Amino acid sequence: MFIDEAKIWVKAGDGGNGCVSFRHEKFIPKGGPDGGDGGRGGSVYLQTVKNLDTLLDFAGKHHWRAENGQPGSGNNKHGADGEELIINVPPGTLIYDVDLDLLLKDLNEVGMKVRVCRCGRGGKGNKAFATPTNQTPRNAEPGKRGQERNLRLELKLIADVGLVGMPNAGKSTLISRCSAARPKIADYPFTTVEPVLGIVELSDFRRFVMADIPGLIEGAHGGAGLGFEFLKHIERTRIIVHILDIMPTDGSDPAENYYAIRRELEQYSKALAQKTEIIVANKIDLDPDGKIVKNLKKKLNKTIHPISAVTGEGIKELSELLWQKVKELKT
Ligand SMILES: Nc1nc2c(ncn2[C@@H]2O[C@H](COP(=O)(O)OP(=O)(O)OP(=O)(O)O)[C@@H](O)[C@H]2O)c(=O)[nH]1
Ligand SMILES: [Mg+2]
Repeated sequence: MFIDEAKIWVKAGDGGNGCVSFRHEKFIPKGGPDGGDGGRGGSVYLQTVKNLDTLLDFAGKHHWRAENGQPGSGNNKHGADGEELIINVPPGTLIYDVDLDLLLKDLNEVGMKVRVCRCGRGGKGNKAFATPTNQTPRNAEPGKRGQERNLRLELKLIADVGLVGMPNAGKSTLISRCSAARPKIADYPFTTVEPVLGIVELSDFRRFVMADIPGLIEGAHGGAGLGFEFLKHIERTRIIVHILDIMPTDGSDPAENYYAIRRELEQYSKALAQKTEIIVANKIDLDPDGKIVKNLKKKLNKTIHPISAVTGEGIKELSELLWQKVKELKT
């Protein structure tokens, strides 16, 4: 649920074969063996880099190979070594060997690098097999095969943006509107019982991660409802999006609901209460003349972003704004 996953096959380069060759030059008959060694293949490494936060890039590419070493040649020429393959992954990636069912490494910080496949050594050329009793060796060594593995990469996602609000406010509808996440949506409270993550994609490969959690209610910090224990996920996000239902079916006042949720957040932790908050008024399709939103703005005396998660109105603007804020807070 909080995991982004990819399966890939990686293979290090094979070593180049050693060469069988004899020196042939004018006036130097029987010049002796001069077959060069093969080059070694490239190894495969995984490395964590900044500015990467999903494993989506692996969806389109499953096979990753480093270059093979070149064979040796006559005149004692060593084959060229194969180039290494360095694959970038986001920090927080766990690397598993699928066949061994083994965790190889937890790449939890930026700048970590680990070799996952050892290169194949190059084979020795026939020159290396010359001895006083065998001065014309006709054998050379083949290159060794590079190691290969099936890997599973797992990324524990950390959301950039967390949705909070009363049950039924439309949190799940919003995340399903702007990401590929498809949480259950229904017209009764506590539809969402577990956090759901979605990746919001914008033009030019911009994206951020959004978390939907169960609705909060008054008294949540004392154990009422479901959402409170999931606030720990929101605590790690950069921004809170506070979703208000402008026309709650229970007839409650949206402004009062806003304050009720704020009280719960403060009860949970100071750090959470101090996070950047974007207030969103949802379901504006039910307020065609905009009166309710205007009234709500006046009551709260804060900036409010009106949207309709159902019709899609205001969602694009909201996503752009969130991306902008996430970017500001990331740097
Ligand atoms: N008219 C209208 N209805 C909406 C809008 N957004 C959500 N709804 C409806 O509101 C109800 C609740 O939506 P959900 O997305 O499940 O709400 P939630 O905040 O995730 O609720 P919980 O998971 O129970 O906390 C559903 O019936 C939605 O169809 C909107 O913009 N306009
Ligand atoms: Mg929900």
